[in-house]
Amino acid sequence: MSDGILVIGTRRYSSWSLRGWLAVRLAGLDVREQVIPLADNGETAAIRTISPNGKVPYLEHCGVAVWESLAICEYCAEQAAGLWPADPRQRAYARSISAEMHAGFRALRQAMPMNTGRENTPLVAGTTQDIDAEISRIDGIWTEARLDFGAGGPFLFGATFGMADVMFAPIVSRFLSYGISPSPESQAYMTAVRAHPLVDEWYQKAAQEPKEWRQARFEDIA
Ligand SMILES: N[C@@H](CCC(=O)N[C@@H](CS)C(=O)NCC(=O)O)C(=O)O
Repeated sequence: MSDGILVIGTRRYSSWSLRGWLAVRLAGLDVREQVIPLADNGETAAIRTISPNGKVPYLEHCGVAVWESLAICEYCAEQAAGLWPADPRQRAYARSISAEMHAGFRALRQAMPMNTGRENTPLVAGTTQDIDAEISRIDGIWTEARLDFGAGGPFLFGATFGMADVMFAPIVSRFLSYGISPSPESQAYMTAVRAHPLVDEWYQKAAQEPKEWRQARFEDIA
């Protein structure tokens, strides 16, 4: 028997679920997964009956309930060592950029929803100033982390795919979907994140979801 449950939404679209799922898998929690297809109005009834904030991801582990992706990351990092950097300065940076991600980048997230089935297809109308500013900030974060802390491997803090990478993985997915080309340093980072076995597993499972779960509000973004 498992130690609990992780509730997530449609893998193809649910960027927050991807974060929660990656955190749980990196920590090695033994929980079963329940995937709830997202409703087309953003108010999925089945999720509202389960999760206190009415959103996914939602985790129950050994009787402990956790919601909000960043809280799930913190909980998971308490269950397994090494998912935040050991060095206090690096850890502070990792937590700061993760919190910045959790709270921000709204223009980008609204204009370019995650869709793991969309490949390298830019917005026809192009990007706005707000979106460009957010892309530039993300590029800056990735480049700075890679240059200052990432020498030991391909991820933000080197060899370990940790919680900061988890928080940015859906942004990598968006950049790949909408043909965003940041600095060469960031592009190499994006390639490494997409190639991570857990990220790839997510993409593969997303591709197997029923076609009936697809929604125009995510698919028909010109
Ligand atoms: N701040 C939340 C955001 C979670 C969120 O907005 N999840 C979306 C799916 S990606 C959701 O559950 N929406 C409700 C719905 O579609 O019914 C977190 O970090 O977990």
